[in-house]
Amino acid sequence: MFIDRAKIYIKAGDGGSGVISFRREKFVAYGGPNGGDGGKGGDIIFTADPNLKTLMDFKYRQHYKGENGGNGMGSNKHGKNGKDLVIKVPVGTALIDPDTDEVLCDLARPGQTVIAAQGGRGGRGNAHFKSSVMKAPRFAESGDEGVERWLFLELKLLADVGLIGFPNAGKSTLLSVLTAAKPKIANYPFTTLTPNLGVCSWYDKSFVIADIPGLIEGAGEGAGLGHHFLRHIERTKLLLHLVDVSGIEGRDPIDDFNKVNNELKQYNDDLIKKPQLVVATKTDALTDISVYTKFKTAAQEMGYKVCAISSVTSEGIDELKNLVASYLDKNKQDDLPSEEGVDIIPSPSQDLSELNIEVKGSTYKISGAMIDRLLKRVNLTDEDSLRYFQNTLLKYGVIDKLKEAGLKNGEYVSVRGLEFEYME
Ligand SMILES: Nc1nc2c(ncn2[C@@H]2O[C@H](COP(=O)(O)OP(=O)(O)OP(=O)(O)O)[C@@H](O)[C@H]2O)c(=O)[nH]1
Ligand SMILES: [Mg+2]
Repeated sequence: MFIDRAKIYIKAGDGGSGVISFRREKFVAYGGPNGGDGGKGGDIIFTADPNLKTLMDFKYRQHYKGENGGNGMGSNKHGKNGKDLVIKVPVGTALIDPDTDEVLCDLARPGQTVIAAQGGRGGRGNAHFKSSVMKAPRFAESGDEGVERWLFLELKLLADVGLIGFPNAGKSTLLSVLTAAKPKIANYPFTTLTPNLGVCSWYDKSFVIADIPGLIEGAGEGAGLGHHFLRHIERTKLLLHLVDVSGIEGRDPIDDFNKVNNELKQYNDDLIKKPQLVVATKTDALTDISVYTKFKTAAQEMGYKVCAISSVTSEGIDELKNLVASYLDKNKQDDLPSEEGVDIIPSPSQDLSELNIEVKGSTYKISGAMIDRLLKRVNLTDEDSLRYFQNTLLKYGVIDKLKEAGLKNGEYVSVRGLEFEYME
C-alpha cells in the first residue's frame, strides 16, 4: 500500500451581519424596525470524484476559503448566502484531524459528499428584537464566524497498472519515462528491491503504475527475490509484461515471457487471468530484428497484443500511453455504488456549554466558547446590544452559575476586560 498525503487549511465563510434599520414612510412618524438578517457563510464541502487519482493538486494549493455571507439590508431584506466551496478529491481519500489523527471521514464511494466546515450563521437584523419593552431596538447581531481547521488528506494509492518481467527488462526505466517517479535503474538483475509507484498523466487521464522487482524461474520456491511482492499488483486492472527483445544479453524473449507467466500462474490463478499487454523493450538496441519479429508473432499467436518501445529514444511510448489509457477507460469499474446524502463533520472545539469562572475578590471573570460566540454577535458599547447580551447570559444559565460561584448584588462580572456591576 502506498500513501499520498497533503495538509490543507480550510475556512468556511463568515455569516453576514444583521442590520439596524427603521421603516420610513410618508405619514408614519416612527416606523418600526425592519433590519434584515445577514446571509449564511459558504460551507467547505468535499466530494469523492472517480476521475481524480492523486492528491497532487493539494501540494500546490494549501488554503481553501468559503464565501462570506452578505449583510442584511433595510425593508427586511435578507443578505445573500455565501457560495459553498466544493473540493473534489479522489475516491478513497480520508479526512484526518492532524492533532488527534482521528479519521473524520473516509470518502470511499464515488460521489460521497461531506461538509467539513460549516459556514457561519448570519446575524439577525433588528426586526427580530422588537418586543413590548423594546419597540425600537437599535441593535442587530454580527454574523458567526465560519469554522476553520487544518486537515490531513490521505489517499491509499492502488495501482491501475503493474509492470512485470525478467530482471533488467527495463521496468524501472519505463516507469521513469512514463511518470515523475525516480526509481533506481542499473544494468544488473534485481536492482528494484521494493515496489515503486508513479502517476502517469496523459491528456485528461491519469493512472497509477507499480514497478515491482523482476521475476525469474523458480521465484515461487524463493529464487531471486521470491514472488511475495506480486501481491502489490493483485488489484491492478492491467499488466504490462516487459520483454527485452534487443538480444544484447543473448536471451530468448519467448522463453523469458513464458517463464514469467508460469510464475504468475504459480502465485495464483487470478493473476495469470489478468489482461496483459506485451511490451517489447529496448528496440533502439536491436541486434537481430528476427529475434523481435519471431517473438512478436509468437505472442500474437498466444492472443496477446504487442507494443514495441524504447525508453531511450521514446519510440512507441505515446502509443503505449494511448493503449493503456483507452483500455482503462473502456474497463472503468462502475460497480461501486455511489452514495447519496451529505454528512457533516462536527466542528472542532464547539462545546458551547464550556464556561470558566475565575473569582478575584469581588470580580467574577467569565470566559468560554459560548461567551466568545456571543461576544462576536454583540456590540457592548451600545445599550440595546448590551441588554441583549445580559438577557442571553440569563437565558443560558450563566448568571445562575455565577451565583453558585458566590456572586452577590453589587459585585462585578468581567468579560474580556469590560466590567459590569451585578444588580438583582
Ligand atoms: N538501450 C536501452 N537500454 C535500456 C532501455 N530501458 C532500460 N535499459 C537499460 O536496461 C538496464 C536495466 O533497466 P532497469 O529499468 O533497471 O530494469 P528493471 O526491469 O527495472 O530491472 P530489475 O529492477 O532488476 O528487475 C539499465 O541499464 C537500463 O539503462 C531501453 O529502452 N534501451
Ligand atoms: Mg527495476
